[in-house]
Amino acid sequence: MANWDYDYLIKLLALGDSGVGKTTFLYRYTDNKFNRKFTTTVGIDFREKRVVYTGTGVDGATEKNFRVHLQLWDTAGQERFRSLTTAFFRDAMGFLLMFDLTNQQSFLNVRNWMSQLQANAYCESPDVVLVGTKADVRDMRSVHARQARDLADRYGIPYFETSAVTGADVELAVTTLLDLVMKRMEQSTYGGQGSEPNGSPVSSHEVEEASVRRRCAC
Ligand SMILES: Nc1nc2c(ncn2[C@@H]2O[C@H](COP(=O)(O)OP(=O)(O)O)[C@@H](O)[C@H]2O)c(=O)[nH]1
Ligand SMILES: [Mg+2]
Repeated sequence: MANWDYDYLIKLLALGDSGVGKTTFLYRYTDNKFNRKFTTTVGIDFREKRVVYTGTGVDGATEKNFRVHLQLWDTAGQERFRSLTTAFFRDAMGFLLMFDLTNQQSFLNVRNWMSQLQANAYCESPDVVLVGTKADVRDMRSVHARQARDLADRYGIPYFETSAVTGADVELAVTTLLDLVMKRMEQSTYGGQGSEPNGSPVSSHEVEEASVRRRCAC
C-alpha cells in the first residue's frame, strides 16, 4: 500500500504457539472472513488495515480523529524461526499474545512468550492483550476462563475470548490493544511521562522513518 495518507503507522504483532489461530484471527480482523485453508506461516508476514482512532489533540483535551494505518505482523511459532521473530518483537508497538482455548499446552506456553516479550520488546512492560482463540469449539475446551483471566490479571493486561469462525471479540481485542498503544503515545507526547513505544506521532512520510527504536524509561 503506497498510500501515505495517514497520521500514524502502528505495528502490532501476533504471537503464540503454532496452530493457535494467529493467521486466521488476523484474516478475520482485516477481511472479516474465516479462512480454513491457511498453510503454515513461514517466518513472518503481515496484513494491513486502516482505522480511525479518536484521541486528544495537541492541547491534550479536545477530541481529534487520527487516521491509523495498522500493520498486523504474523509470526510463525516454530522454534526454528524464533531468532527471526524476536527481531520483530523490537519493532512492534503492541502485542496480541494468543493461545488456543482447546489446547492447554498453548496456554502454559503463554508464560514463555511473555518472557520472550519482556526480554525483546521496546520495553519491559509493553502493551499486550491476551487472546484465547477458538471459543466456538465449546466441547473441546480445555482452558477455563478463570485460569486465563487470573493469568491476565497477574500480568495486568486485558483478556478476550475470541472466535475467528463467528468473529466474536476479534475486533474488540485489536481495538483494545490499539487504544493502549495510542494512549501510551499520547502520554509520551503530551504528558512527557510515558514510556514511548517505537513509533512516534510524526505525520505522513516521516512515519516510516519513525520506526527509530527508542528504549523506554520503564
Ligand atoms: N474452530 C475454530 N478453528 C480455528 C479458529 N481459528 C483458527 N482455527 C483453525 O486452527 C488451525 C490453525 O490456524 P492458523 O491460523 O493457521 O494458526 P497459526 O499457526 O497460529 O497461524 C486452522 O485449521 C484454523 O482453521 C477459530 O476461531 N475456531
Ligand atoms: Mg500462521
